[in-house]
Amino acid sequence: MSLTKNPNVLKWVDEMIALTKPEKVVWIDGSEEQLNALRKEAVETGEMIELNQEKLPGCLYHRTNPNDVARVEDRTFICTRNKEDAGPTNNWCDPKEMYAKLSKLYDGAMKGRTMYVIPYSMGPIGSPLAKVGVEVTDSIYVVLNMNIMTRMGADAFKNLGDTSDDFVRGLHSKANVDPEQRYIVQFPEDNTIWSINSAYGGNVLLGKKCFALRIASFQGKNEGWMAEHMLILGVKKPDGEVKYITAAFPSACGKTNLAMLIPPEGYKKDGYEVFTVGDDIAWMKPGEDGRLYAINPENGFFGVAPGTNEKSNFNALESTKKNTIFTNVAIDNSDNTVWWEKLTKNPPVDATEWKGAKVNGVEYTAQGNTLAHPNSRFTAPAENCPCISPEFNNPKGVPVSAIIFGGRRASTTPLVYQSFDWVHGTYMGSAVSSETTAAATGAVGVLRHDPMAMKPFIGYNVGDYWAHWLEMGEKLGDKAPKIFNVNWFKQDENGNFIWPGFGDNMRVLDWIIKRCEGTVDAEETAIGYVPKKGDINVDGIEDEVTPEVMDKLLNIDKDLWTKEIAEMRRYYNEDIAAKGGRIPQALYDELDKIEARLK
Ligand code: OXD
Ligand code: MN
Repeated sequence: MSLTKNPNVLKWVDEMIALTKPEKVVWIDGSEEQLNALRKEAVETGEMIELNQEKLPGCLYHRTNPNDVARVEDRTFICTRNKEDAGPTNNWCDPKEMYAKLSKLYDGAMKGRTMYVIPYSMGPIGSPLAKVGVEVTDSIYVVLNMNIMTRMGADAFKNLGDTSDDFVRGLHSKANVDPEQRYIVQFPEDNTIWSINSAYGGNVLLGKKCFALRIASFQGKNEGWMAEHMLILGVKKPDGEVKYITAAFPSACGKTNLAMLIPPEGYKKDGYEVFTVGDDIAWMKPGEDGRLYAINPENGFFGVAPGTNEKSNFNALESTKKNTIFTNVAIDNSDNTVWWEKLTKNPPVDATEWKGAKVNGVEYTAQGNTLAHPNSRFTAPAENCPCISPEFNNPKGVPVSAIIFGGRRASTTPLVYQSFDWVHGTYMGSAVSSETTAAATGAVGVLRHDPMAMKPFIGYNVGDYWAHWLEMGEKLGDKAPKIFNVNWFKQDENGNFIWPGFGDNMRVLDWIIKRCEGTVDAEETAIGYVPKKGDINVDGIEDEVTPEVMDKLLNIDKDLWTKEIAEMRRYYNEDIAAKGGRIPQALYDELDKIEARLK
């Protein structure tokens, strides 16, 4: 039985049924009864494995096809009528051509299968910043994950109403999981997403990257708001006031860790606390008071498991202790629980590695294999997180005081610096880049540009996206958040990290908050405002972060920066402008200004 009278939804679902020809159609109302029946069915068919229900209540395990373990950027498309509107950072195809090509693949793809119709809200139901989506899929795994990652079920339709056409249409079929025919396609002008031949989270949980970033960034441009690849955290100060900060880092730079940071002892004693609002995506819009307000459109965390442990991220680990879905991690057969690299020191002896082979975990890892896939994931409800913000469900969102950009840079970029103003901050965002690590394939230490950490997620022309940032700054005026850049990854001559990171990043947040409040001065340099000597609190870590180390952390090497600016000019000209990116003149002006200041 359908859950809505909305003719726009009914018509579209009928079209999708006619195309994919499922044997059965089930509308997902979000009730525990229905979800339990689906969990039972998935366990019975082997699609999911029930884990130890005493140690991990409500937790399930899933393994994807080994050819289907990550997002596939080379098979991800933005299909706008004009090619220039997709811009140089996206693959493009004419929408008519793409619909025709994919319709052939979807034709009868759900024969003999059940189609699940999932209504969901990105953002708290009833929030003026929230948006509705409907995903049809032939995967129970998708239904159960969407239940954690979004506000899923009949209430989402209540929010849409009986007549509105303002919902994002998501079609997913795992089809044959054929990597040669895998497509993740956004049609921003039609509010439509078509995903086929994958069953991996980032490609199939269509509310996440496809909607909340690619489609939403396009909607935000047209409607006057921003969809960003940012965590949102709140810092409660000893006086009780909470300051909210958002931060954009490329993958593998510790967004989830910063979002769930535990302050050092000294800060805790003084009464500081950190709250998580989101770990991956922020939707931001000016509020009635003219300030920028942020919501986390998601309802859970789709986090990378390897590396997560009690020390690196206690709060994330705690979040995975119940009602969590684990994908492509290893199973510890001694008690039917999960394991991944760095969870504990010693791997389980009696293990099942992520592809499903039973192995001696100690010998297997000693041979250089990993038991869990490096991109294995947990899907955990946000409400499990011990430091979840009391404002998590606030429909108005939280007021943002500071926006942080960052990346992984061995040299050049100091620990922290502040932009002179919003336009300069937008330039800083456009310059976000990260050096590749040994964990990824390809050469180590290669610089990858990832503007605003959004390169794979901007649903339109990157130059227009930067212009939109500039427009938002104009609209916000002196109420705009202050913009900063951080680098937790500076190294010494021997390749050792010189900043302790993790909880100690609180010390940098402290300086950022003081800058926002105007209670600490700064050094004006060619690249921006840098902390003055002694202004980053090192109480308790003086042995590690000596004054000499702090000098290195905050040093601005003119030669390196001259090279950096030359590389940015090359990037703007060759990678963006020459390929159809419409770069605003104001950003070229910033480049000129930094260059002049460096001379
Ligand atoms: C993610 C990503 O999964 O950025 O969040 O790839
Ligand atoms: Mn992400």
